[in-house]
Amino acid sequence: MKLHTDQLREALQLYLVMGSPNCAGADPVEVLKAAIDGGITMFQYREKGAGALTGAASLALGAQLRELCARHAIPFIVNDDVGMAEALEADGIHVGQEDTAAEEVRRRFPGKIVGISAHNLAEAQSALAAGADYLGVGPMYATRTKLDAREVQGPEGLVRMREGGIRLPLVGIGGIDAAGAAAVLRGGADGIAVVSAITQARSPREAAAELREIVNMIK
Ligand code: TZP
Ligand code: MG
Repeated sequence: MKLHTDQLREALQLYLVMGSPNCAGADPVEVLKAAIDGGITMFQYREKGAGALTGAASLALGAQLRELCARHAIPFIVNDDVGMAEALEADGIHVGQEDTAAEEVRRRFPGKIVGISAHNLAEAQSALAAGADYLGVGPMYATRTKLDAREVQGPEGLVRMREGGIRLPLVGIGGIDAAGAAAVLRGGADGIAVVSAITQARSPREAAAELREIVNMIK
């Protein structure tokens, strides 16, 4: 499913990003089910970090998560892995600055959602020129999930992009929890992307529901 810009803005409202290493031993399928119950609006399969599955095992988990998203009409995005996005017939792909070039991803997937990580206005402008559908902007706050994360830029990073004329759908990422979510949305993000605030919560369903309530209050 390729969404129109306004649909994409809505889908980005509560974006769960996750792979098995983020689930602290819990079954990622169960975590995703709970998060969907709680009200997430988009999902990214990001199988990365210590203990990450590879090869057929990673693909098999991706297929289960993909299926679950399809059943609930949640857009399913694959992080980085162009081949997996193809194999799973993902709705989209998200790439960082160090991954496959945005132009190439755009060319290869004319019909899919293409998300690009951008850390400043210059990166945002070149992602826009490359044909990105949305940008991931971060880290908003300190994060323990991504060890090679860039310097924290805070919601001000979003403000700078909006002031610089970026109208593309934007999602903030990095260290966002219920306490920090509102500032990200008020900074100009269409939504929040979270990993640990949901996957590491005692109840991923309740955590997602609480975040969704904050989003609904502001949007
Ligand atoms: N990109 C920038 S920060 C980050 C990614 C994937 C990790 C966000 O994880 P958390 O647990 O929400 O801080
Ligand atoms: Mg990447």
